[in-house]
Amino acid sequence: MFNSVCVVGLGYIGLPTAAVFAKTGTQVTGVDVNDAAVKTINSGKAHIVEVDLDGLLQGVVSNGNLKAQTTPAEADAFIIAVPTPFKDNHAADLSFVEAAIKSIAPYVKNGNLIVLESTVPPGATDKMVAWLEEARPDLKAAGGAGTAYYAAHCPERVLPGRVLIELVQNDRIIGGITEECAEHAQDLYETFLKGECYLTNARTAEMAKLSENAFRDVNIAFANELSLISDKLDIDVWDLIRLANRHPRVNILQPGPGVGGHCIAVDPWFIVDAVPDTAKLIRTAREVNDSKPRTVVDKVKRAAARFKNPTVACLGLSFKADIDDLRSSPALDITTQLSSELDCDILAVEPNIDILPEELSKTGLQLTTLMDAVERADILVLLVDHLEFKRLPSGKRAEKIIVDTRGIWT
Ligand code: SAJ
Repeated sequence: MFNSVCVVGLGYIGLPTAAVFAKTGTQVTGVDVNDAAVKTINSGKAHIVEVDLDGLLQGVVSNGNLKAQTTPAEADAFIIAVPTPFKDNHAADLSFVEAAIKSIAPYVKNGNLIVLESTVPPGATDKMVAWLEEARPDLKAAGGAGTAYYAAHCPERVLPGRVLIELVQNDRIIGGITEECAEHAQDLYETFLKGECYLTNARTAEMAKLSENAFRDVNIAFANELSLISDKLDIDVWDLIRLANRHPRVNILQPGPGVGGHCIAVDPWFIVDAVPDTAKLIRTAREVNDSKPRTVVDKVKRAAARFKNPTVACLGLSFKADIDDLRSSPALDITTQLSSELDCDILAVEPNIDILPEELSKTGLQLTTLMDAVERADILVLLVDHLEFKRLPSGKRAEKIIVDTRGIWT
């Protein structure tokens, strides 16, 4: 029975998870090192943008079920949802996981459950347990005789923009340090979960999460490679994919300006880092997807060379459609490269933000509306398939040079 949960890391995963637990009546302590985020959350608002999260937060903060703070507190279960970026050599940086487990160590009691939700390489849950036992040698080891603490890995699998729906509906994979640990974690998630729980060991759960994102990365790379091939063979890649997908067992994804976000562009590297000589396809897919922004920049530069003093409009800055998240965005990368490499007016349109990030505003780039950009630009570079752009009447873009990286105007 879990009456209280302490969630460490109140970002895109931790905060919605804390709120969903709190909605079931569980007493939730949310922990984050960012004091400003803690204050915002305690005022009933989210410091991140996610559909319906503000409304949910307001309810659970005002009824006292969720409280945010900068230090952990005792609880029946602890959930760690901190970032795991990669280092220069593509190895996972587990320093946030290490800091999180060390921060909760003084509060853990035998009988408590600790779940690692962060995406991690194989073996990281064992490492987390080792860090805990180093800090608290008095605890009975997970799986040991008598009442021990329990530890498991339960990777998050939710899609930004649909987090509150997918948190509840998606199936979960739970990898226990022991079978009993996995069963305890299942009891915890069944507090709110409508999807199924599938139990396994921690190593398999770690690899399952990485495999899901590597699968998508490889499939997007296939589409991106087709777009590069089609350019060389003078074939319309969108037409090509539409036609190939008429086969009952073919489902090619969509090419784009590259793969962004903090998951698909990162997680496959953890597999490559673990088994560099074997993960050849996964590495190549990463390289193909990472090469895409440069190809787009070169294409725009070739188009710009046909004008004396062109105005270029970059349409979209976020890493995918209809969100405001600019982190690791190929669209942002392309726009930044164009503004440093082209000596001409560059306009940016991003309907989901009000101000440009600092690194772009200091380049002299102007953020403007779609209509203004379309009016003024000679070259339209479509980088994100936002709804607003899809709805642009075709007459408005007639007589413009178009570089459409998403195929929405073909
Ligand atoms: N993209 C393409 N072509 C496509 C599909 C996507 O170029 O056909 C691009 C997008 O524009 C974006 C990137 O790929 O730049 C990633 O977008 P996404 O929608 O594929 O995925 P994310 O990063 O928002 O979320 C993924 C999801 N994983 C899978 O679908 C296997 C989500 O379920 C995970 O929870 C999330 O990663 C995560 O946190 O790991």
